[in-house]
Amino acid sequence: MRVAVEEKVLNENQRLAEELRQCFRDHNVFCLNLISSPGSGKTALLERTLGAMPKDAKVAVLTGDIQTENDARRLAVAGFPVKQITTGGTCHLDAKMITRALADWDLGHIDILFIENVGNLVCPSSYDLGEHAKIVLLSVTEGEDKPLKYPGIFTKSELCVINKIDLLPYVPFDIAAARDNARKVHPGMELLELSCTTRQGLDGWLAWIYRRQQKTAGALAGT
Ligand SMILES: Nc1nc2c(ncn2[C@@H]2O[C@H](COP(=O)(O)OP(=O)(O)O)[C@@H](O)[C@H]2O)c(=O)[nH]1
Ligand SMILES: [Mg+2]
Repeated sequence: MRVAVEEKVLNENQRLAEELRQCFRDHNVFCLNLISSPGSGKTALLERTLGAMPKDAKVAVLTGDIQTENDARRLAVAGFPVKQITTGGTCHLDAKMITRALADWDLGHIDILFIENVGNLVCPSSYDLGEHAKIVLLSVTEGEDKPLKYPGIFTKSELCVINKIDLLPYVPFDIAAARDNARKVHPGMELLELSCTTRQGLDGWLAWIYRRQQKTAGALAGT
């Protein structure tokens, strides 16, 4: 019975996610879904990302949390459209929440849409949000074995960002083992290492975004 209900929920989510994907295609919106444990640095990475964008960039953020508008407040400082989605207990964002949150935004004014998912390495992996790519963050305080323990999200993510590398001298985190573990679970996954605090590696992240956006645009032009 429980399995049947879960299946129905996921099927309905998939339907709405396909609608979102079509909508993003129609409006040339490039959408990234950021997923990690609480505290890995999703909001920090988005703060740095928005801070590095030209003031006239058409970029927007939907940020999900169980409670509080804290992240939206942090991100709004950069001056781009930001909306908080508070789930009231649900451990992931779903396509319906995204559809609702976008209802009063003009997608014609958005080129890049970042979605910060609720902090959780399990539930968000099952919910397609119509995004072009999922990105998983892993910070060096979490242990290099996380890809092996939570393979679902690492398998589904195109990119793994290892954050907080400024802390490497202080924590027993074996970054080579983390890379190996990530590649064991998902051999084709790209890996980036960075620090939101020192900004080391941020250029590589920004380049990745633009490259991936171009790839999407190119694929569309070819269809
Ligand atoms: N040392 C260090 N701290 C970081 C870094 N990135 C984020 N943090 C800190 O980690 C904490 C959690 O970051 P936050 O962006 O709220 O994580 P989120 O829950 O994934 O959105 C905050 O205190 C950040 O300042 C980093 O690269 N280095
Ligand atoms: Mg956050």
